[in-house]
Amino acid sequence: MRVDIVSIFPEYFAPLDLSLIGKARAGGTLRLAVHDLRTWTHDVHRTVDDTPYGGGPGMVMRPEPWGEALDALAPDELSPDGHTLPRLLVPSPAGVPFTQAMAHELAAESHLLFACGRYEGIDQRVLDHAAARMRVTEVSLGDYVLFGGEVAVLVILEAVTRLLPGVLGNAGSLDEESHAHGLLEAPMYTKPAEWRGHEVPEVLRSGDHGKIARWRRDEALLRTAARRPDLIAALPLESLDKRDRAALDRGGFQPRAGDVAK
Ligand code: JD8
Repeated sequence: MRVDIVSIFPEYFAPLDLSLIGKARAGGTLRLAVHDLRTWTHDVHRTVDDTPYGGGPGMVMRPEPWGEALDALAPDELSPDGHTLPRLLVPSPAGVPFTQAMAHELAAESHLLFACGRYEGIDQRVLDHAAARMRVTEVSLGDYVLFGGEVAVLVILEAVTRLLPGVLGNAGSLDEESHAHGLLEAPMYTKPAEWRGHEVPEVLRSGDHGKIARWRRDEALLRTAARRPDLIAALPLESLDKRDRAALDRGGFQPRAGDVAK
C-alpha cells in the first residue's frame, strides 16, 4: 500500500518509523512518504493560512498550496505502473466517524493520501475541487476537538496497517479482538495465578476450552451491555442465542424483545 501524508508538522510522523509500522515500511508492505505543505508555497514567509471570509476567530488554510500538493501527489495522468488516483482522507471534527469497518475498507485501497488540516481547517474549495477527480472522505475520530489532523492520521494509519497482510504476527488475533464481532473483548489475564490477592478466574486455568470460550463470550456480552449498549442494540437479531440471553439476564441486562434466536 502506498500512503502519502501532507502536513505543516511533518515531524509529527516520526513515530511511524517505530514498531510494526516501521517493520511494514522496511518490508515494503507500506510505502509511506510524509510531505511538508510549505513545499508548495512560494512567498518568503511560506504562508499557509489567511483570515476567514465572513469573519470569525482564527485562520483558514489557503487553497493554493493544497491545490499544488494534491496535483503533485495525485497526478491525473496514470503513472507507469498504471496507478489510479489515491483515496483522499481529510481528518475533520465534521467528518464521518472512523470505525473498524472503515479501517478494513481503507486496508483494501492501493493508495491513501492524507491531508492534515490545522488552524480552523482547510478552505472547502480544496476538497470540492479534489472530489471532482478522486474519492474524498472527511473522517472524524470522535466527538471531541483536536488541534489538527495529525494525530488522527496516526490513529487511522495504525488501525489500517495492522490489517495489512503479514503485518500482524498472529493474524488470528484479529478475529478475537474488540469490535471484530460487534462486542468488546473479555478481560485478559496472564501469570501469576494469584497477584496481590487477586486470583485469575478458575475457568481460565481449567484447560476446558469449551468452558473457556463460553466464559469469554459471557464476559464480552456483559462488558458490552454495561459499557456500550449501542453495540448490543446494533447486533444482528439472530446473533444472540439462549445462552447469550441467559448471560445478559444474569447481568441484569434485558435484550430487546425478539432478540433471542430460538
Ligand atoms: C482536523 C484543524 C482544529 C477544528 C477549530 C480547533 C479529527 N475527532 C477530531 N476532533 N478534532 C479533529 C480535527 C481538528 C482539526 C483539524 C481534525 C484541522 N482542526 C479546528 C475545528 C474547530 N479548531 C478531529 N479527525
